[in-house]
Amino acid sequence: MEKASIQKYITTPIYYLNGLPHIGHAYTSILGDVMKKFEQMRGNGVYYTTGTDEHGQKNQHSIEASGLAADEFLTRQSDNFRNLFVELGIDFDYFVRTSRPEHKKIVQEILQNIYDKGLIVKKSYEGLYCEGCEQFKKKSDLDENGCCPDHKAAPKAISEENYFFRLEPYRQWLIDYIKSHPDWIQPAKYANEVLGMLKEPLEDLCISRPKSRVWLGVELPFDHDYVTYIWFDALVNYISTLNYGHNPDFETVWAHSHHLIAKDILKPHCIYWPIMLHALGVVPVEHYFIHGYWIGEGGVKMSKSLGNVVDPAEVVRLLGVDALRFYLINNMTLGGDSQISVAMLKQGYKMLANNIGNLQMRVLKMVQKSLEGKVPSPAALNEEDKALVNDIAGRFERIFGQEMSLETVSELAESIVKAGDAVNAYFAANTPWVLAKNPAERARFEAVVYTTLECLRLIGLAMYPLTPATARKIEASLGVEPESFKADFKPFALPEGTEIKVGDPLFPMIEE
Ligand code: ME8
Repeated sequence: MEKASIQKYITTPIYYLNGLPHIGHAYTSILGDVMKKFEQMRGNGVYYTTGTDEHGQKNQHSIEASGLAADEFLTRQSDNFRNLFVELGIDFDYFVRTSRPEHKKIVQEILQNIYDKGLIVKKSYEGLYCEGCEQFKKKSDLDENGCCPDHKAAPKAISEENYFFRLEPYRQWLIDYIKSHPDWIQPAKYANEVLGMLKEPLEDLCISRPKSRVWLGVELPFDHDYVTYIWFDALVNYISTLNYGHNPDFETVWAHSHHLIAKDILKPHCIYWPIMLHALGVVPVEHYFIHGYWIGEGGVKMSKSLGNVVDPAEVVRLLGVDALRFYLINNMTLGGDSQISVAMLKQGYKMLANNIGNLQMRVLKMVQKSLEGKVPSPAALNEEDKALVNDIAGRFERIFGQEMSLETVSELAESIVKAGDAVNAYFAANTPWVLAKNPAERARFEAVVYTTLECLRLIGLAMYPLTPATARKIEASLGVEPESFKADFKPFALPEGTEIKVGDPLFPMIEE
C-alpha cells in the first residue's frame, strides 16, 4: 500500500464466522464496495477491507460442535464469506482474518503498551455474561424475563478474576469530541444515541477472559492464563491491517478512515474504540457510517422458522448480482430499518428491466435496423433534446461532486431511476419508431435516437458503483466501454458513427 495513492480507507465490520454469511453481511460489504467504486470514479485511491472475526466463545463453541480442528473450521467458514463477497463483485483490497499471526502480534503490542501505561488493572469480578454479545451485562440491560434483549437468552452468572481497562477517565473527552465533530457519526441520530450512553459514568471494561473458559483468542502478553476480550482484539483489526506500529505511513492513511457498521455494534465502535485509540495516542476514525437493519417483508424479523430468510447466494442464482446490489442500495432507509424479501427483490429486478433494460434494447434494435448499426448525428438536436441530456449529465455531475456518504449513494440510486424514467417518457413522447418510417423526419429521428443513446451512456457511467457488470454491458453496447470508469459526465460526448452492439438483454425475463 502506497500512502500517496490512498485518499480513503474504508472498512466493514469483521463478521463472526460461526454461521453462514447472510443478507446483512452481504449488504455492508456491498455498501463498502459501492463507496469504493464511487470514490475511484472521483479519482481517489481507496483501500477497502472486510473480513472475519475468528475468536471468542461463540466461534469456539461452533468449532467444538463441528468436531473439526480449529484451523480447518476457521478457514472453511471464513472462505464462505470471502467466496460470497467475490461472487458479489466486491473488490476488497485485503480480507481480514483475526487468526493471522500478524494481527495477533499487533493486538499483543497494543495490550502491552496500554498495560505499561498503567491503564489496565486486575480485580475479581462477578457479573452476568451474555455469550451472544460476548459481553457482561448490567441488570438494567436485560428484558423483563432477565434475558438479553438481542439474544433472548438469560446471561450466565460468572465470578472470576480479570483485567480491566478504565473508560470513565475518557468519558468527558469523548462527549466533547462528538459535540465538536457533528458529522463524525452519521446519521446524527446515532451520535445522539452514543451521547445518551455517555450520560452515566462508564464501567471499567473487562478486557480478559480466563483460558479455562475461552481458549480461542489472543493471549495477554502480561498473563499467559488469559486471552483478551474479543472486542479488544476485533477492533484492532482496523489498524493492524495498516501494520500499526511498524508503518511510517500509518497516520496519513488512518487520517482518512471510514468505518461502515450497523446500529447493533454502536457501543464497541463509538465508545470503546475511540477510547482505546486515545489511550494509544491515535486520533479517532475520520467518519462512521451507520446503517439500520434488513428485516423481513411486513416488518417481521427474518427467521428460519418463518421461512422468510433472504439468502444472498440464492438471490444471485435467481436474479444475478447487480439486481441484488441495486436493490440493497436503493431500498435502505437512512437511519431506519428496511424490508426485504425474494418477492420484493423480484419487483426491483422488474423495475430495472423495464426502466433501463427495455429502453436499451429498443433503441439499440432501432439503430441496428434503421441506422446501419451506427450512432447517428447529433446535428439536429432541439432545445428539448439538449435540455434532457444536460439535465441528466448535470444531476450526475452534482452527485459525483460530493464526498461518498450514505446519503450520496442512496441519492445516486434514486437519480438513476429518475433519469431512466425521464428518458423513457421522452422516448415514448417522441415516437422514434413512427419517425423512422418517414424520410422527411430523418433528421428528427436521428436526433431522438442520439439523445436516447447519449442519456443511456451517462446512466451507464453513473450505474458503475452500484451495478458494475451492467454498467460495462451498457457502455460496451454503445461501443464506448472505458478501461476504468471516471466521473466524467461531459454531455454530448458519444461520437457519431460509433458502432453499437446489440447483445443479450441486461435483465432477461425471469421465471415466476
Ligand atoms: O458484530 N441488516 O459480527 P456480526 C443489516 N464480529 N446489516 C446486518 C444485519 C442486518 N439484519 N445483520 C448483520 C460482529 N449485519 C462483530 C464485529 S467489528 C470490529 C466486529 C451486518 O457477524 C452489519 O454490518 O454479528 C452489522 O454491524 C454486522 O453485520 C454484525 O456482524
